[in-house]
Amino acid sequence: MALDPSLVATYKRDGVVVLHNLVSSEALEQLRQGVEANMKSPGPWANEYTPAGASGRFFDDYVNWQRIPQFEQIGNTGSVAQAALDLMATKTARMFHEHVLVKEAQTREVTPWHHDDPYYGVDGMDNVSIWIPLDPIPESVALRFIVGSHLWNKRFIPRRFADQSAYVDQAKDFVTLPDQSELDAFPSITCPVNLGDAVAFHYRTLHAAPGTLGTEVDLRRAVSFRYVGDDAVFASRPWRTSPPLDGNGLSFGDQLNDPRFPIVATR
Ligand SMILES: O=C(O)CCC(=O)C(=O)O
Repeated sequence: MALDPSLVATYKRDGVVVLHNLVSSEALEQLRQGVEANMKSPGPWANEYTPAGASGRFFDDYVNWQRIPQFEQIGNTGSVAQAALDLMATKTARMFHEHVLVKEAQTREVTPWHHDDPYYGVDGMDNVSIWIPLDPIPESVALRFIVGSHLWNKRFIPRRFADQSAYVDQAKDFVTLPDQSELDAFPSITCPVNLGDAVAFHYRTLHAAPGTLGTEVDLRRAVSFRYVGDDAVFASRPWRTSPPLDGNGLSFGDQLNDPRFPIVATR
């Protein structure tokens, strides 16, 4: 079923929109099984951001859908892929990758303010991440977004999740992220959501998320499915991209015609 046009309009204007009741409880259970399998058997690019001996755990991993069938099932078919197509308003939606982010109880590490485009080896404005929480998300641990920042025509130098340090001091076509007090001055929204809801956001929308330290939350698991649309091309960055995908026959500027990026919905 097509998304309500008002949601598509909100996404276009704000670069973020909450999609209520997008995912069935069966699909959430499949994703939980997928996350469990992923954490038991992390891929080569998995990260543990919480220092040894500290409370909690912040784990992430990505690009495992080809070996974890639950991720392929939910990300590449059905309501999630269709929502991506509708939000991008393109002819095609391709899977770019899936990203698992887990914060256990009393995790101090936050997700720092960033937007995703500068991390990725892909250029284009037709894109969306659909972040699906596998646990209820109260305000205390919810994603925050700077509304409309996807339209600033700026790309910010990435920061490392482990210590929030910038990848580099300067880079052509990229600027330094404003400091916290400047960011606080922009209009922002916080997105608490229920099970079954998802948060969709553009690769250029600035976002952040708290840790779980000092909150009532014991576990905050999420899978972010990342899609690209018609204008997406393989691209380089002045640093190692994440995920660090090699060309595998693609040159910079090529469309992502490659089995790693299957078309998952068409209009
Ligand atoms: O889950 C989080 O803490 C952050 C999610 C995020 O940054 C993303 O999905 O791009």
